[in-house]
Amino acid sequence: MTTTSTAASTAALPPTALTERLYRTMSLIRHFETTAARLLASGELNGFLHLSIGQEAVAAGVCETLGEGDYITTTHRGHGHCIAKGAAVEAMLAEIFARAGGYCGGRSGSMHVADPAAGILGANAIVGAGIPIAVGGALAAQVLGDGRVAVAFFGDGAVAEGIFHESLNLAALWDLPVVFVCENNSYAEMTPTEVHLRSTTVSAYAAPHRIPGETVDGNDVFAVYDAARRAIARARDGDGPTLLECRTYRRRGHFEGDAQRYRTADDAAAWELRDPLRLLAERAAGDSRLSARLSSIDTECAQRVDEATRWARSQPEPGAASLTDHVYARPVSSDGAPR
Ligand SMILES: Cc1ncc(C[n+]2csc(CCOP(=O)(O)OP(=O)(O)O)c2C)c(N)n1
Repeated sequence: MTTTSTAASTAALPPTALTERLYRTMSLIRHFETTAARLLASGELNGFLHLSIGQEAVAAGVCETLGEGDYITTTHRGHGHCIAKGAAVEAMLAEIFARAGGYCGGRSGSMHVADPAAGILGANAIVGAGIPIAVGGALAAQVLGDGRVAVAFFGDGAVAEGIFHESLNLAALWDLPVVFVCENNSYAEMTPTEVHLRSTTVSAYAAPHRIPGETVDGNDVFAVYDAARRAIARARDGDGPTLLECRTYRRRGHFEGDAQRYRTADDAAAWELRDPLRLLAERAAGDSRLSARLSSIDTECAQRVDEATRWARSQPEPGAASLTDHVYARPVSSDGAPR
C-alpha cells in the first residue's frame, strides 16, 4: 500500500505548543548550520560540511514523534537529525571544531557524530550504512521488549544501494519496530533523483515487502509530523516497519564549496519560496501573537547558537596524549608488548 500526499496543507494550524516546538527545532537547526557555514568560510573550521538547509522540516517533524529512548541513525547530512533528536548544539559545535568537549572528543568531525545516551546511534558517511544499524536497534528493542523504536534517515542516493533493500526485507520479515525515512532532497551529490532511479517514488519500494509506504511534502512540517506519528505508532504497536519518503530540496551545495552547476536558478528560486521555515511563518501570519512568538523563538535560537559557538571555541583540543584513546588495534613490539 503506497500513498502520496504532496499538496501543502491549508488546514488550520495545530495546537500552538506543537507549532512552536516544531518551529523552534527547525530554527535551531537553521542557525546551527548557517553559523557552521560562516565559520567554515572564514577559515575557522576545517573539513567538509554537508548542510540540510531547506530540509529541516523532515528532522523536526519526525523527531517530534520520538521519545528520548528511541533510536536514530543518520548520514553525512545529519546535523538536523541529531539536533532534533536532542543533541546539544554546544557539543555538536565543539565536535566540528575538533575540541575535546565535542560528542566524540573532537575525532568525528561533522559527519560521524554519535550520542548513544540520546539514542543517536551515529551519523555515517558511507551511503546507506546507517540503515542496517537502525534495523539492529529495532531488533534489540524487539528482543528486549523495551518499547523503543528506531528511525533510519537516509537520502535518495541510498535507495540505489543493496543494503537499503536487504534492510527493508529483514525488517518487514520480522515486523521490526523501525521507520525508514528517505529524505529525498532531489539530488544524490550532483545527480538528480530521476537520473539514478527509474521509480518515480521511493515509497514504491515498500510494496514488494508488503509494508506501508507513503510520500509526503517534506517541506510541510505538519505533513511530515502526521505521517511520522502514524508510522511510529504502528512500529510501537508491534505492526512492523513503514517506508516514509519526504520530498524536499537541498538549498545549498552537496558540500560547502560545491559549484552547483547542476541546478537552475529557477528551481532554486521556486524552492526558496517553499522553504519550510518560511511556509510555517506564512501560515502563522494571520495570528499576530503566534507570529510574534515565532520571531522571538528565532532570536532565542540565534542567541543560543552564538553562545554555543563561543563555548565550543573556548574548549581545549584533545591533546597528543589521547591520540590512541578509543583505538582498538594498537601497535605491538616483537615481544607482543604494547608500544
Ligand atoms: C557507499 C558510498 N558510495 C559513494 C559515496 C560517495 N557519496 C557521498 S555522498 C553521496 C550522495 C548521497 O546522496 P543521498 O543519499 O541522496 O544523500 P544527500 O547527500 O542528498 O543527503 C555519494 C554518492 C559514499 N560516501 N558511500
